[in-house]
Amino acid sequence: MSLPEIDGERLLSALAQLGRIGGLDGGGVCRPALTDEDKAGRDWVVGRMREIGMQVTVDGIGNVVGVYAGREDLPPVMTGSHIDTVRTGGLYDGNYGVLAGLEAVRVLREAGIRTRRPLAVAFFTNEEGARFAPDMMGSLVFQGDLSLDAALATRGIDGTTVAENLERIGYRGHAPVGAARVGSFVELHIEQGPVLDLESVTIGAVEGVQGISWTEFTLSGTSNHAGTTPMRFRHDAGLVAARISCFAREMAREMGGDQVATVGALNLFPNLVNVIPSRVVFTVDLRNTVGAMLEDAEQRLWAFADEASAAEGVTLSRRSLARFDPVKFDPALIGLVEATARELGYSVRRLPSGAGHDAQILARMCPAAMIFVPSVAGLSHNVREHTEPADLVAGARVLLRVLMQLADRQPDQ
Ligand code: HGY
Ligand code: MN
Ligand code: MN
Repeated sequence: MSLPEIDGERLLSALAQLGRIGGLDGGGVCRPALTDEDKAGRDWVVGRMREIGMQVTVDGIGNVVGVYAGREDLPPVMTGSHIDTVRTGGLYDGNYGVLAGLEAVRVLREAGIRTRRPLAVAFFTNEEGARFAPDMMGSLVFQGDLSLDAALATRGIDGTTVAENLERIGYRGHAPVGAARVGSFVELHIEQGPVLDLESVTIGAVEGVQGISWTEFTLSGTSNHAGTTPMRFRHDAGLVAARISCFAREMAREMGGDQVATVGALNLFPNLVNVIPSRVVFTVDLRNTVGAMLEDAEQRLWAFADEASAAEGVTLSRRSLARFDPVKFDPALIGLVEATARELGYSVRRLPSGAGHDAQILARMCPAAMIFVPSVAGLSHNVREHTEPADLVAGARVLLRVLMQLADRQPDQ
């Protein structure tokens, strides 16, 4: 029996269609979690799930799961990702894994194939975490390590709550959270880094996800006249923020290895040309594949921040927005991804993920793994994010076969 094949044109067309929802002039996508654009994207994907004949459920945090029944009522093999994007997002981050999962189910249905286990395709709410921290919020609630109430009460960078926005877009569902049965989870995603592209490798068998530490700092100094205030009298919150930002960069360079540090969000108050800033709120994103190194980086950064603010007579407070230890994926699933890619004739290599993903949360409740395809020039969280069509199709073909093997393997496997 010939195996069903991914319809590449249909997958690429679906990506283009979804990419037009929240599409930016000149390219890219702006579909932040729980915005009207996110709602429109959700509605469109749910429509595709229903077209394929999937049973669709929405849970209390808005996670959407489509299920294609199997021959037996067993915990499903699940795939999927997210469809929310950062404000300057690309076509593929998250969206690709969801639409490739739907394409895989569609070709099985068209071929009249029912796998032993059900197949589920999910998109999780607010994976990005850029509007409402932490990231992977929906999958954390789905898995149970973040309470639904805490997630719903979370206030975003615009001051509104997750609950308000979820209700406004009509996705505060009724399916229970925290107790789902999932047999295994495989997420297909673009690498978002430069490794596969630089080495011209088509498939990544992802070994795990690096640790993530997001901290929000609030500095309070004294606003004063930019012209009349002698330098020795200043308590300049803006200066301290700048020193911490430079320290973070220098520390990451010095630590080497996989250490990265980013000051991505920074707000000065009153943000006027002739006023010494009295208040600065900014974020530092630290990551490392080695847990102990990430802790060391945090301690060094926080110690410097305390010193720099004391030296300027500025008060400092900080709060954690997100904190994830490094995660290792399931060795057998990693091996399955690698072997399946090889069987299909693709070059493949193992690598860690620099970006956070829902798979790292699902890994707390079932065997999980990821499949990567190359990002051209490693660009992502950038409107010019791009993956070659042939690579997009290759990743979907590997996903289809991995899902079929997982869904049909015998009990003892
Ligand atoms: O920040 C991340 O790694 C992911 O894109 N949320
Ligand atoms: Mn993503
Ligand atoms: Mn992302």
